[in-house]
Amino acid sequence: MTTRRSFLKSSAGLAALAALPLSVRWSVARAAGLIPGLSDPLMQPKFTNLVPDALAPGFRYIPNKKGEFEVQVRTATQFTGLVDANGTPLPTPVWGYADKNQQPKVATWPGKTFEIQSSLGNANPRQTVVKWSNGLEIGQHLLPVDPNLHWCYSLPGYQNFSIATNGVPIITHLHGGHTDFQFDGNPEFFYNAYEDVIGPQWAKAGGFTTKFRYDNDVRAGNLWYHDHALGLTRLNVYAGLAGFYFVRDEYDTGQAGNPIGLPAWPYEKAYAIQDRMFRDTGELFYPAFPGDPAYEDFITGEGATLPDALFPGGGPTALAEFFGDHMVVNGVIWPREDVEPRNYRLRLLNGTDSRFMRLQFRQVPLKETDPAASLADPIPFDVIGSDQGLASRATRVTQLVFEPGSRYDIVVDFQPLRGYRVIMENTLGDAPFGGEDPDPDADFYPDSQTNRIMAFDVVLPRDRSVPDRYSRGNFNNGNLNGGLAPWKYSGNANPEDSVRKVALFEGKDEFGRLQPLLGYWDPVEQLFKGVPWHMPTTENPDLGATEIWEVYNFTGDAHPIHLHLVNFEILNRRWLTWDEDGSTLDVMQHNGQMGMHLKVDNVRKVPGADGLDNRGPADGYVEGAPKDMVTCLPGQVTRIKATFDKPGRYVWHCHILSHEDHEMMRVLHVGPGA
Ligand SMILES: [Cu+2]
Repeated sequence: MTTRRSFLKSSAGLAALAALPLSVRWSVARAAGLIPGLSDPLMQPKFTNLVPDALAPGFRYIPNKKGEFEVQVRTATQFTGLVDANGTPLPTPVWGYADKNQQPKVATWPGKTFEIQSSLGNANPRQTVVKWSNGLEIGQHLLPVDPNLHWCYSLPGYQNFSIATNGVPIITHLHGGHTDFQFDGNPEFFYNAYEDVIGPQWAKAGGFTTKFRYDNDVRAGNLWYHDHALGLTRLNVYAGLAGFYFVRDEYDTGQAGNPIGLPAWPYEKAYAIQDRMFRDTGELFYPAFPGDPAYEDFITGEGATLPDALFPGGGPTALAEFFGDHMVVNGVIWPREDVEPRNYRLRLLNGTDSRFMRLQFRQVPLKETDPAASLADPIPFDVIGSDQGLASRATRVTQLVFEPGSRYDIVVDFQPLRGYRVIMENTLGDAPFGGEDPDPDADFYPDSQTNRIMAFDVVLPRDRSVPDRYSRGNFNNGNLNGGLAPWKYSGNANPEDSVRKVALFEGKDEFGRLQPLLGYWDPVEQLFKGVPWHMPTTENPDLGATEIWEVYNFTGDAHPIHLHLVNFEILNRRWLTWDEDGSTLDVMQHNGQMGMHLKVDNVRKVPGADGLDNRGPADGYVEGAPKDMVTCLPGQVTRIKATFDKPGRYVWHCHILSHEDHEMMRVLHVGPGA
């Protein structure tokens, strides 16, 4: 059997990568099933619990008399659909967001949905004001915290603080927002419940506040909010801290009768797709100790040495990636939606830690739970938009690559499927994604249930009082004729745009653990340098500058790269090659922290075909829409174009949450003062 690792090594286009570090795979036979005390995904119900409706009118935040929102992070207990061996429901303690203006003030995972109007082109733009309070006054985290990462309470001046005595720091990021930097949710703007421990950047921002102002001068699109505290992001999000933030405008109104003919609620649905592990008592489980899934792969197997003084008994330690064995949508495992035979608009969010997905929709008989039982070809569907808005045209596909952190806006026509079940299937594995063809034998755990996400039973009678006006033609024409200039895939750079070379690396930290890093091109030394979070800022665009970022991926896996503040267009991808003799990989020490120099003095295009790798719909890539996420494939340079039009301190990072928490994140400072 060809493993993905040997596939990578034998792939002609990636031959040079053999000299470079590759991610380890989750090689455990079945991640959770072998571990006593964990929930067995095989015995959990599939498609029996209905999916919570994230766009239901009752699931919106309600402003106070001043028109401001007040949201509190707090603990909650939620039923995820999990059952014990007798079929008895098991409640799960989670963290969620609670609306302080609604009774009861119960926190939910995911949090309630914001739905606000775009202020683009509005003479009197209205901000959304949200007061985010931290109600986590408990003395411990819900999940095992690794205090040896670069995190909130390891920063200089913060080492005397602890979660036990000072509480859990949080900071809410509006992902996709065009937000002044102090309200952006930067990881160093955290604060605890007592608001007496606040992140180091508040002083430089002119004062601390928990009242954040969002400008909303963005297109109608699918933003989301989630926690972003330094070194805790993966855990705070895993505990439940994520929710939707939809932007509407006069075209994409979200109402029936909208001028572009899109299905409106209840025919518009929003799904936050995540993966989790659970204990067989119902609690969330996150691996961090010897014997836990993936510990052997990422720690012992990589030769890491975790000193007992810092990691008593071998943990808790961060691990390089996380793949849960239970799929969760809107906080419910493997849920079901009952639908009418008509077009539905589905707003999808990949809220996982590490899981790239390639989505397909498979027709099966009612009650079937295995997408492999489908005798039919995957169902075609239309991709009409992505992270930050609608595409100019709908793209018809049968599969869609869906990276962590990203959103897709699709329309699925259930009309021909009356009386059937449609399973949303994931054809990528429980493994890092490398852009090559997935290999179910190698990439999924045996008996894995993660190839299925949720199901749609086409069993409701069609409500003929609500017309179904969606068609690709209506969408294309209505969108192109709309008052806003249509977002356009230019595919080209202007000669005056400056080019910034950045890089993705994989190395080891001071304990020998796998550590991915971002890097930059040093034109003096003619080197790409991988650098940890705290090193001086290197990404410092001028205010108002439009830049082409060339992202060189020197690792063995794809990384979903996210830039705060901006949206961007994905220009193209090119294969890289370099002479092994001419490149040197060199682990160095920077002020006691690991850094890397990779000398790539003769990066050049692969001969033939212009070295161009424009992934297209046939491969499941649909990128002709405003994006704030981009899949950077291994061995390639990925080119994106963005305009940096607000000053101040932001970040850019890999959206594999386990990577950004382990310093695959850097400051992005726009304008003076970096
Ligand atoms: Cu990454």
